[in-house]
Amino acid sequence: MRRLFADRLVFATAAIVILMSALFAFLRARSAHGYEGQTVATANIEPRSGSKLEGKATFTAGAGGAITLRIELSDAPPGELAVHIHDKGDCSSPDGKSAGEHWNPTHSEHGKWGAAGNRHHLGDLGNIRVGLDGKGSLTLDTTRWTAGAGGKNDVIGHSIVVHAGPDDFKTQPSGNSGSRIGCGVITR
Ligand SMILES: [Cu+2]
Ligand SMILES: [Zn+2]
Repeated sequence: MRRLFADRLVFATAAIVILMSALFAFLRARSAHGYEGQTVATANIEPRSGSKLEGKATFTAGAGGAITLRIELSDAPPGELAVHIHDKGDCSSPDGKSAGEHWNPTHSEHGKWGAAGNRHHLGDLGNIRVGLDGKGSLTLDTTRWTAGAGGKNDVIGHSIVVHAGPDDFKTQPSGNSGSRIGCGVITR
């Protein structure tokens, strides 16, 4: 009888330990990446340098720690407009320069997203094509960012900057993209 009780106690303890570790793993994954499909960060893009541009950036948690960034612009000048994540979460200056340089935690050179050997800034998002209706959008999926986990590659606290011209993906350190016509701080 005593033996049976001891066996049951061992079994119950093991079951509790397994359940608790599963719960902790779940909570850790949740805090690092959010639920799949959950918005983990946003930025309201406001006009700068005399533009009328408005926009919204939304970071969504995906499978396996991936993050999807969706940027939508309106009242933007038609054409190809460079968009980057800049280092400082400060859009206070009228010319957007308070946002600092391109966000570059990997100490890379400026370039095109997806370039061989990841030879680009972690904030080099590329160009958005804006139509004659003043609207344009960009969607980008990556496992190279986090949102809220607090690491070097965490997008929170940086800013989204939209430029007046296209990124040539060559000129250092910012792709010769022209003035900053939109800026939004990335927050949770
Ligand atoms: Cu920029
Ligand atoms: Zn860059």
